[in-house]
Parts: sequence; C-alpha cells; structure tokens
Amino acid sequence: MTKGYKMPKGFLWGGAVAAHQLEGGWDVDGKGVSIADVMTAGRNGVPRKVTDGVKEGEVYPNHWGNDFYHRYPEDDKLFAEMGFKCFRTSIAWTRIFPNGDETTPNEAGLKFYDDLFDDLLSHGIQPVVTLSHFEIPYHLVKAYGGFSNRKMIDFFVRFATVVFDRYKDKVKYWMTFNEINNQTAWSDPHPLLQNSGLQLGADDNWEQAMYQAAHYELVASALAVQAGHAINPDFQIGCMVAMCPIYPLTAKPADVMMAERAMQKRYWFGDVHCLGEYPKWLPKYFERKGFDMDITAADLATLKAGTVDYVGFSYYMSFVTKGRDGDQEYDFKEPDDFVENPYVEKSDWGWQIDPTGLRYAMNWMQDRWHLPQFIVENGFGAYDKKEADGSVHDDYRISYFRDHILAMEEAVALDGVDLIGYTPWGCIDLVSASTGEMAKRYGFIYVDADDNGHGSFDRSKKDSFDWFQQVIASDGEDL
Ligand code: P53
Repeated sequence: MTKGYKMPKGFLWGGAVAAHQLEGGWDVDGKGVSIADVMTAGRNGVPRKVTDGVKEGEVYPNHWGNDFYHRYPEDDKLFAEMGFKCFRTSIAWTRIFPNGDETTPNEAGLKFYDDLFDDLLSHGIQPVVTLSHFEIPYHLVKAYGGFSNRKMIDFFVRFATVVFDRYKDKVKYWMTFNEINNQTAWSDPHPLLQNSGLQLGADDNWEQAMYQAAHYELVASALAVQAGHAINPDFQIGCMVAMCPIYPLTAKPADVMMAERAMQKRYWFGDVHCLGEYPKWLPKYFERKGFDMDITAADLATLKAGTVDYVGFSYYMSFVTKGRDGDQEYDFKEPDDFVENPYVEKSDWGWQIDPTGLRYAMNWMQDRWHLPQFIVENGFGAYDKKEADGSVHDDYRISYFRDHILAMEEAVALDGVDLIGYTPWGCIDLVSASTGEMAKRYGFIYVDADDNGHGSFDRSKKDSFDWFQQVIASDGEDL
C-alpha cells in the first residue's frame, strides 16, 4: 500500500457523471431532444455521426445510457457504501425546458431531480450540479443556431434561475458550462456542437464562431453567477475547464514560446471566468485575424461582476507542442500542433498518462487564478473484462488513480493548493462522450451493457470499488 496525505476534514470525496451519459429515458416525462440524442454510436478512432433529428435505424447510445433514470436508488446505495460525500451530475436542460425557449418549465423534469437529490441527501451525499454538460436542447440548435445567437444568453439564464430557485436548499456547489475550453479545437465539429450547439458550413469562419459563442457563454455564466448569489448567498458557483497542461517538447525557445501561446489559447476562458476580464493578448489576436466580434461594454461589465467562486476542472492527460522556426506569431492550432510526449505511457484511446501534470496544473492555476479548486473529473477509460464469477480485476485503473490521487495530495499537503474535493469521472460505467461507447469504461461499478444497449444493465463491484472505499475511509491516506 502506498501512503498518501490525509485530506482536510470536510473534503468532498465522490464521483462524477453527466445526465445525458447515464440517465437514458431520453423521451420520457416530457423530456425534449438534446444534441446528445442525435449523436450516433462511434468507436475507438471512429467519430460519432450527428443526424438531423432522431432517425429510424440509427444507434443512439444516450437514449438508454446505463438506465440511471430508473435505477438511481440502487446506485445511490452503492455510492453511499463507497463512502461518497458528494455526487456530481448535470441537470438535463431538456427535462426542464424541452425545447429550450419555453417560458414555463416542465414540472415532471423538475420533480425527477427533486427525487434524485432527496435520495442522495438521505444517504449523506450532497449533489454537485453542472448546468450545461453537452446537452443543449436540439431545438435551440435548429431554430437559433445555438450559441452563435445572443438570445441563447437569456434561455440559459432562465434555465439556471429556475433550477437555482427550485434546488436552493438542496444544492450548494454548481458549475455553469462543462469543459468550456474543449472547443479550443475548433476545427473538429464535435466540441463545437457539444459545447455550443454550433453546426457550421464550409463557408463559415469556424474559429471566429468559436470565440463568439464562447463569449456569449461567458456572459451567460457571469449572469447566472449573479442570479444564483441573489437566490442563495451561500451558493458556490464555479466554472469548469478541461485542464490538460501543454508542455514544450524541448528547451528550444521557439518550443517554449509555442507552449506559452498554447496555454493562453486553451485557458483564456478561465481568465475571463476567474478574473472577470479578457487577457491582453486576445483583443490583439482578434484584430490581427480581422475577427469582427460582438463584445459590448455592457458585456465587459457583466463579466467583471460575475466572476466564479471556484475553479472546477477535469484532468485526464497532458499535451506537448513544438514551435515552428521563424514563426513570429506562434499561432498555435489545436490539435495540429500537438506532438507526442516521449516520456509517458498512453491509454488504449491514446490519452497520455501523466500524474505529475496534475500537480503541475494545480500549482499553475493557484498562482494564476487565486481561487479554490475542485477536481470534478479524473479517471481512466479502459476495456474491462468481466470474469465468469462476475469480478473485474481493474488493477490498471487502481494504479492510475493511486498515482493521480497522490499527485493531488502533494499539491494540497506540500504546495498549499486550496482544494474542495475530488470526484472521479464515470464512477459507474456510462456512455463515452467522445466515442459513444459503453466499452470505454471508467467505473468502480460495472454495468452489464454493451455498445448497442444489449445486456441486463445489472450493477456489480469492480476491484477498484473496494480500493476507493478504503481511500475515502482513510481520508486519502491509504492508497
Ligand atoms: P470520454 C475530451 C478530452 C478530455 C475530456 O471522456 C473530455 C473530452 C471530450 O470527450 O470530456 C470529459 O467519455 C467530459 C465527459 C467525458 C469525459 O471527459 O470521451 O466532461 O463528459 O465523458 C471522458 O472518454
């Protein structure tokens, strides 16, 4: 056993999921169609397709997820047995506002989350809630062009206000937009759809569209922060960034400068969320690129007045880049400018495994944003093998967690990072966001279902279940 550092009293150990990846029940109790409902199943290396509405004969894994919608009481019991103090999920926007532009919410959707949160609380588990986790109502994509349209700010703030008000006594920790910076890779259509509801054509300027959508999201987030604090001053409302630190390949100055630019391009979203203003390089960049941005003086005042309370972030991997000789602009472009890291191992999906990167990133964020942090995703997607006796020996997952939790504890105990909690991703097996697979499993709890939704959907414990239980019981000391 590895000896770790005890985390402070009240530290929020738990697990994380998103509504669309596990609930299923995609069309029950008045729920509308979300963008996740029109994404088909992909595979390792094969991207998901997006269909124009739900089509006969296509496979849509988010339609069934792991059936949490009907089975959550059983799952909550297992979370409690593991010792969870919190559980991060999202509220599916389309359960509350099926089309997104209604003025009256859907009571059946609101009631589902009341029941879920009550059940969690009865086990001593506090819900931690993401407002927009890749689940924009599809109608808002079709009728308004998603976050290319300023009207989306009002729709989002209305949704946020309704759920803040409804759950004000049940939920304290909130996050506005999941992995808002995932769309840095703007040339890939998936993040643009998942984050912002953008569907662009060949003639559109994708990069400008990404910056514009992100701006409207940041304004919407800042307004939601203010609305939430007015409803309950005890609310802690955070941002959520996908933290993948980007290193220079060598000490060559051009490599170092490119890595700096790469970090700026991936984390300016956090600068706006946390510091309430755009970093200086970005208006210069817009100017140089000739981007005509709709950013008003009123927007800038809103951003300043709606800074977040904490930094929620996911951490799975790090990246590496290198400079181009003679390139004065260092216009880093993701993913084209990524190169492989020769010093680390990779998962079966090519994600580079780097526990030290977590400690590095926590230090970097502490020094830059000066806010408490919350690790709301971390984990290892892998092919699991269920043995004849039902057991799953996922020692590779335990080893990933051991190394990352130790790095996290060092950041807290040795470097003084202020950390609220740690919620491993996909604590129960669910549908992968990037590939739509069930086979890319993250859970401590195994779900008997395959990529096509066949199986009993029965739950069972993997070896990592007992291991994580012991980590929590020892406040992080027994790794
Ligand atoms: P999957 C890319 C890079 C890092 C995190 O991812 C990412 C993504 C987008 O897929 O997403 C987050 O399921 C996201 C979750 C997602 C999880 O990481 O592709 O917030 O919704 O499931 C893991 O293996």
